[in-house]
Amino acid sequence: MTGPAASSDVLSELRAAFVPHGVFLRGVISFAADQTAPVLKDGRAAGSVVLLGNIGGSIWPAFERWRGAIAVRDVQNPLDTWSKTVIEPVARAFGATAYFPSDPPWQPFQQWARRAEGLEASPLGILIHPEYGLWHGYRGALGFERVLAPTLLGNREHPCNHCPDKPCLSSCPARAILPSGFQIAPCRTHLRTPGGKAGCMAAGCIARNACPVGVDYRYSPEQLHFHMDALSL
Ligand code: B12
Ligand code: SF4
Ligand code: SF4
Repeated sequence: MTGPAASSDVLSELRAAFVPHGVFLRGVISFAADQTAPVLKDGRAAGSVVLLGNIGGSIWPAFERWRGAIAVRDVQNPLDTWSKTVIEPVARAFGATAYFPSDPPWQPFQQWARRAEGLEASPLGILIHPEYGLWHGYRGALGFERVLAPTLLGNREHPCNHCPDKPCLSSCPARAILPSGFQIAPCRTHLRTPGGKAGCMAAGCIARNACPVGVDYRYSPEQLHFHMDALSL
């Protein structure tokens, strides 16, 4: 197994491979022998995982170009399909195993992100980033047998601890965001009503939009609409 010394070369090359797609390397986790690691395609346990994702609307131009170019408007789950078309060739080129957040059995993407980026969950269930707020997500991960140097950032400030008004809790018209967590049933019921169609479905989740953190990274109206369609299914 190669040690962490050569990690930076691999990570620079990976970073460069994803630039055209607006996909960012979000962090690296390494697994000790006694920690649960995902299984590589050859059946061995991964030594490390590189998390990949979007920051704000970073992936949207590349995704829209792909959708427009090959007339895939009817593909089911187009963003997940796009993620695979972008990430799988890179995984093959680097001898890595690709994992996708949408593929069962679900890999613990949020646990990985907590370890790699030091993030914590917001009341919406989404991890909140001190800079990007609620406007980021994970498009995949690459598992390597080798141990790449982890990007441990230590404990970050959790923005929700410094948000006295917590507008995400009070702004949801369906009261679906509770201190105990997000309730999908009242949310989906509301999204089917005329008020839901004119409000959240048209302009994005009101509670997510109410968060004061990372407003510069907020998704475009098109991207918001796309994610709301997926949530309301
Ligand atoms: C199932 C699922 C949901 C279910 C939640 C059911 C549930 N109670 O777990 C539903 C459909 C409600 C949901 C909704 C959304 N989700 Co979701 N979801 C997932 C998925 C596919 C699996 C979660 C899981 O069980 N993982 C397996 C366990 C072992 O992994 P884990 O890391 O330990 O899981 C943690 C989560 O389950 C979390 N959790 C528990 N309850 C809930 C509830 C919600 C709403 C969320 C988001 C997380 C969450 O706590 C676990 C412990 O840390 C993940 C992808 C993934 N592979 O993790 C995305 C994921 C968690 N979702 C994500 C997102 C963005 C959303 C939506 C915003 C999408 C949208 N279209 O609007 C909404 C959030 C609703 C809102 N209020 O805005 C992102 C979160 C990114 C981030 N910044 O943290 C993920 C990581 C997918 C991605 N591609 O990035 N989601
Ligand atoms: S509004 Fe406040 S409590 Fe809610 S997610 Fe944003 S920072 Fe956290
Ligand atoms: S989409 Fe609308 S109903 Fe659902 S949680 Fe967000 S604000 Fe509440």
